[in-house]
Amino acid sequence: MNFEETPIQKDLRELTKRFAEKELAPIIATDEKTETFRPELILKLGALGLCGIPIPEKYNGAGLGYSEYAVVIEELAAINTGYAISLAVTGLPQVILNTWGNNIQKQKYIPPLATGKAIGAFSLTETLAGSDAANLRSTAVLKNDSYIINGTKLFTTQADIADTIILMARTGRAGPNGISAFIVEKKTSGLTFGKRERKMGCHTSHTVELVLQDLKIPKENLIGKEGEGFKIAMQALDSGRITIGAGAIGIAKAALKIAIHHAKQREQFGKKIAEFEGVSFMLADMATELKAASLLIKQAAWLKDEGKPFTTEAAMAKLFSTDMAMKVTTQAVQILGGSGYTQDFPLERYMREAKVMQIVEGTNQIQRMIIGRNLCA
Ligand code: COS
Repeated sequence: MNFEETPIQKDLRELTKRFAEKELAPIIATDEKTETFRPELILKLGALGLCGIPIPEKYNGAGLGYSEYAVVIEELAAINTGYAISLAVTGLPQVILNTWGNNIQKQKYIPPLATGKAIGAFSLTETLAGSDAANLRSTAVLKNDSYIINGTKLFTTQADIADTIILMARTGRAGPNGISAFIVEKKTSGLTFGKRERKMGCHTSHTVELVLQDLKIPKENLIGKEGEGFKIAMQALDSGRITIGAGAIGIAKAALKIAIHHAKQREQFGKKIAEFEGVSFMLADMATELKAASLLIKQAAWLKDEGKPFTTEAAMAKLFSTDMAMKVTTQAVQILGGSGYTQDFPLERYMREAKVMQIVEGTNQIQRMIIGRNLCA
């Protein structure tokens, strides 16, 4: 493994950074307040070739890997986590279909997602199936040539604006092996949206409830075989955890930059506050943990790109980076003191955005459970 970024990774970082600074930075403060998401920005990301990074070129992807995908997500999150999550979630159906889909499904659904012409969503969670995802209760029953799906899904990112949702429902017995994965298209009859969540942060990203009432989809929309849905979801989450960890790196880097700038400018007791050990040691710890987290993300992405097992490393990377981002953003607010707590600086927003990263794609308690189980398997 090379610790230096490849020329492609450097170019992608620069391209995404420029996009985020030009297109996102000027609108984020307002859009976070008005809870506005702009799908046209996903289209623009698609035009730049950034929506299908780990997808083969034959499906209009970039034919690259998670090492590159992580760089893109990181740079988006440095400006706004909502769009970083949106891109990561639009990636999930692509990655699932690329691995598990048949040729017809791949050709029909992946190219629009990979080019940003379509938005994707991934729907697993239910009231009784959060961390215990295998306990989901939505049912899918095969009648003639269609599956009829009933149930309620919670906390699904951007399902209300998505064109292609991958949704898990039960086709068989209780437990993980009775779950199947389906492709649900926008405006399918029987699909409505319930509550749109009012959240602590990440307001540009929609989080909605899905109400499935005799939702009817053709049987061709089953992904893989009946009963494979849980494994499909778990594999997708393994990959998704790399992107969430990468987003946390972006948030923490942005917060640390503001804290360093402030510590070098702000004078108290006749000297720059960076000259106080209390502050410089805080900055040193923040930078060290950020570096460690970046290396964990790099390693997990590299393992995935090499086709090696990476479940444990992705869980470690997600756990460590998101806990690190929570700590770094909290410390950055502390270094700016009263100013850090105001909305004049984006630090309080970064702190709220870091919090959700400890929860999404499996809480950090679940990551510890996965790591612990795999250590003792
Ligand atoms: N990749 C492939 N297969 C996997 C897998 C993975 N990462 N993790 C589990 N599986 C398989 C297991 O091998 C097992 O298969 P067999 O029945 O053939 O042996 C099956 O799935 C069941 O696995 P397990 O017994 O570990 O399931 P559990 O119900 O105990 O739960 C956890 C596993 C806790 C890891 C899972 O429920 C989880 O990740 N929960 C968090 C859900 C989450 O992240 N939600 C986020 C919301 S979606 S945005």
